Amino acid sequence: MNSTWWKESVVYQIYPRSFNDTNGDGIGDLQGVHEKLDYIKSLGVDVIWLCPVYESPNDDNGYDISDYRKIMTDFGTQADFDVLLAEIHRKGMKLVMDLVANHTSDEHYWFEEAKKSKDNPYRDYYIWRDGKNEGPPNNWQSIFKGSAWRYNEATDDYFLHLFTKKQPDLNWENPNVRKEIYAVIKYWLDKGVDGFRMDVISLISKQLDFPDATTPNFNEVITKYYANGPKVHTYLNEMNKEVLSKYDIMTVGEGPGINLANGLDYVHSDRDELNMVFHFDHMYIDCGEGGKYDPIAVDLVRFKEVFTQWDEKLKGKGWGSIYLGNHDFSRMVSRFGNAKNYHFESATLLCSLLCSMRGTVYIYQGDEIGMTNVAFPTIDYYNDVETLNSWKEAEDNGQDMNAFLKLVHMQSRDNARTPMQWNEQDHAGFTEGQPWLKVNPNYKSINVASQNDSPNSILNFYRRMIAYRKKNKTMVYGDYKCLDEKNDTFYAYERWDEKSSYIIVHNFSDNRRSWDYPISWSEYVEELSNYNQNGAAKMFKPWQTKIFVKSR
Ligand code: TEU
Ligand code: CA
Repeated sequence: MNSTWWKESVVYQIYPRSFNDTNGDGIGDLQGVHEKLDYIKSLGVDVIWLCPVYESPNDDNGYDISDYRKIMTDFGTQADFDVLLAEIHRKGMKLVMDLVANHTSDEHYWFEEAKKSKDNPYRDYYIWRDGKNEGPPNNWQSIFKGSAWRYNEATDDYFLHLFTKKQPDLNWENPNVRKEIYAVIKYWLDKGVDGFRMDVISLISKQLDFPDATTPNFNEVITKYYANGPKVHTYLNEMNKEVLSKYDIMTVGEGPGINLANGLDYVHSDRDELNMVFHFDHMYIDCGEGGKYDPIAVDLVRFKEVFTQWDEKLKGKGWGSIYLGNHDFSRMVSRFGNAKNYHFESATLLCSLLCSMRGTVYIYQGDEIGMTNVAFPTIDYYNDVETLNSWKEAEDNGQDMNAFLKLVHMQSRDNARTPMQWNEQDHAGFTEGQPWLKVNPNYKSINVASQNDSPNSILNFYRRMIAYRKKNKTMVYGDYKCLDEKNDTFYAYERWDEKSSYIIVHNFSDNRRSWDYPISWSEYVEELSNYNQNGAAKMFKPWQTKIFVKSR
């Protein structure tokens, strides 16, 4: 496997709206990121990924772009961006931007033109179809609820929007659209940015006959009808040839419908498309038949299987992305750990897992201090369009709304979007004004300032673990094998290369347990753990993680 900087990188994802506000308007901004660069650098990360910072009416917090070449007024100016980029580079880090090219905002100039008339030059930038039986062209539902089609009076037909009704899908069949997007990519790369995270890239090519979906399971609908369309690889290949291949950058595609059967097609090193993808196989693991608001318990055996099968699939051919949280899912320590009783232990165990797998590691802001889910008292505290639309749908369906509020507490994307907890001051030091989304009330016990000074904090464990990964390249490139696959308490695996062999064991439980798997422990030295005092190698305290090594 060829080594490259992006394979060895640890990426820190920033949701700028919630990171750090410097002008008291309650909204995080680019100056706020700038102010915290030394902090970010102190984690040991190499790359910063900024969620969208472009001009946007914020129907979906920046994922609805109205100008790809302008910085969102709330976040600052182009000059702020240029300074930020220069400073990131000066400090030896890199910057990856979010590219949202499946759809624009309905307030983008292209759409404002397109909707005017059927002969408008921008009409074919979007996807239009005639209605059927006085209704939409087919039964497709938006990923954010309701029909995926919206009626446009001026042209008496419908346009497609797989997300909100203010996010019309672009028509990638149109070569002018593709040219425009490649020009946007080039614009930012020429400014010096170091790559892109490509939003829902799996959705850009559509099945042009728009068949009615015939299955009630929405996940199946996505894979069968929306994702991995017939030309997606043609487009990515073209994008690579036209622009990506001309720069030393990293690219990571994201999207629903990317799975074991098709994932390698996006990232195979022979195919000249993308470097990596984010799949959702472990992130949808708690979704029941009815989706995320019909949750089921996380099955550790299945969780292990997802990581193991993907590693096997990509090994020697492509490269993976290792992540357990982002701005679209609830907090990783609340989902996969025990935030209530073993906050430190489970947050550090998950950190150890992230930093000891093969693939590029992505850390979401706040996870390095173990930020948790929030449980706001009413729906009025919530902001996320996906949460609010789901709430409305549940209401329309006559569901028990007290019970639904509990589901929102578990599953809302706002769990990951509450402001970053910097210190014990008002609003966790995030803003001097009123934050756009309320701070998690636990900020007095979970914040950067207090953890920074404490050697036994989650934050300092992250620093230690990231440094450990950087020092031991086996953690990056070494081979991987899951041990004791069917064990539903322990996640254990081996990582090795010519020089050394590591055994990594995580106790995913609230109990003291022994891991009775045949290992000649006397050959191994214990190198790292999230407890200070350790007994026998095979004995594990609740949520204990241990790393052992032997020379080969
Ligand atoms: O998310 C893609 C996506 O499929 C999400 O809908 C995800 O499945 C969902 O949020 C889980 O609840 C990307 C962005 O990351 C997200 O923030 C945007 O809202 C979305 O695309 C539309 O651009
Ligand atoms: Ca601000």
